[in-house]
Amino acid sequence: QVSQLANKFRGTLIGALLGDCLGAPFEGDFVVTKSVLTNYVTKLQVETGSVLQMYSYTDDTAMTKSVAESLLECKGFDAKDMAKRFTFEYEQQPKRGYGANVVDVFSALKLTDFEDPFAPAKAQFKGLGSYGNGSAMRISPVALFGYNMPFDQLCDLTKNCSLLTHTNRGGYNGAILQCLAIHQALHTNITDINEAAKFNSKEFLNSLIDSMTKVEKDETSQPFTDKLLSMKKVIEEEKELGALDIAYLFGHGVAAINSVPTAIYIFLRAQKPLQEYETDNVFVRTLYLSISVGGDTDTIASMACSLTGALYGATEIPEILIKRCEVNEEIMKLADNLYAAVMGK
Ligand code: R7I
Ligand code: MG
Ligand code: MG
Ligand code: MG
Repeated sequence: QVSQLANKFRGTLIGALLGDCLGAPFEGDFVVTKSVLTNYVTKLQVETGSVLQMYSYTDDTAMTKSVAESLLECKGFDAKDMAKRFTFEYEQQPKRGYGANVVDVFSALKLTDFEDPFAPAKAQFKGLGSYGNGSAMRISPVALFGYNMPFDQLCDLTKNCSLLTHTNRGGYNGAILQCLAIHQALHTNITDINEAAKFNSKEFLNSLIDSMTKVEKDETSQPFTDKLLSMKKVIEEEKELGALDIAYLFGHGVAAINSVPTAIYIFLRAQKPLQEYETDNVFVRTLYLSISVGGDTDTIASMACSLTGALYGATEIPEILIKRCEVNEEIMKLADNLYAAVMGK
C-alpha cells in the first residue's frame, strides 16, 4: 500500500506510457471510426487466450525515460547528460517513430561530441527551431521532480529540458503548459475516484489560464492562452464535443499548439460519461477520446492519460491495460524513484 501521492506519481508516468503504447497503433490515421475503436478498446480490457497481447512504446516513452533517468542521476538538470541519454537511446533503437527532424539534432550532438548541447536544436528549421510536440510529450517526469518547486523554477526547468531539441516558443511553451497541467493535477487533492465529483473542471482550467498568461505575457502573441480561453467557452457552455469537433477546434497534429491543448481538453471532457463509449473508468474514457480524434494519437493519448493518472493515481488504471505495455515495471520504478527523490528519501 503506497501513499496517495506516490500513487499519483505512478499514475502520471504509467498514464503517459499507456497512452503512448495503446495510442500508437492509430498514429497518423485521420479518422478512427466508432466501430473500430469500440472493438479495440473493449478487447484491450478482456483477457482472451493464455498469452496477453503486448504493445510497444514509441519515442514518447523513450525520451520520457531519458528525462526521468537524467534528473534522478544528476539530482537536477544537466544539459549534457540529458542530451547524451536522448542520443544514446535513439542510437540503440532508432525505429521508435521519432519526429522526422529531431533525429538531425541527435546526429549533430554526436558529431560535435555534445560540446554545446543546446546548439544543434537552435539550427533546426532554418534557425526557427522546432515547434513539434516532442518536448511536451516527454515532460511528465519534470512535473514530478518539480513537485515542490516554485512556479518560476518549474517553468525554467521545463524550458531547459525542452531547449535541447525544441527552441521554437511553440515547442517549449507547449511543454510548459503540459508540465503545469500535470503539476496542477498532482496538487489537486483527490484521494480516489470516489471523490471524482469534487473535481472542478472550470476551476482547473481557470488556474491553468492564469499560469499560462504569466508564461506568455512578454510574447508578441499568446497562442496557448488563447486556446485555453476558447476551451473555457466550450466548457462553460457545457458543450460536449465529439471527436471531429475536438480535432477541428484544438487540432490533432504534431505541433505542440495542435496537441497539448487537445490533450488537456480530452482530460477534462473524460471526467464525464461519453455517448460514444460506455464505461465507468475515466482512463478508458481518456484513452478512447484521445484515439478518436485521430492524427497524433500516441502523443495526445500519452499526454491526456498522464493528466488523468496525475489526478487519480495508478490504482484507477485497469491493471490489464498496464500489463499490456512494454516496460511497465521499469516505468513504475522510475515513478517510485522520483517520489523518493522529491520526499528526500
Ligand atoms: O517534435 P518532435 O520530437 O516530434 C514528436 C512527434 C510525436 O508525435 C512522436 O510520437 C513522433 O511521431 O513525432 O520532432 P520534430 O521533428 O522536431 O517535429 C515534428 C514535426 O513537426 C517535424 O517533422 C515537422 O513536420 C513539424 N515541425 C515544423 N514544420 C515546419 N516548421 C516542427 N517544427 C516545425 C517548423 O518550425
Ligand atoms: Mg511517438
Ligand atoms: Mg511517429
Ligand atoms: Mg506521436
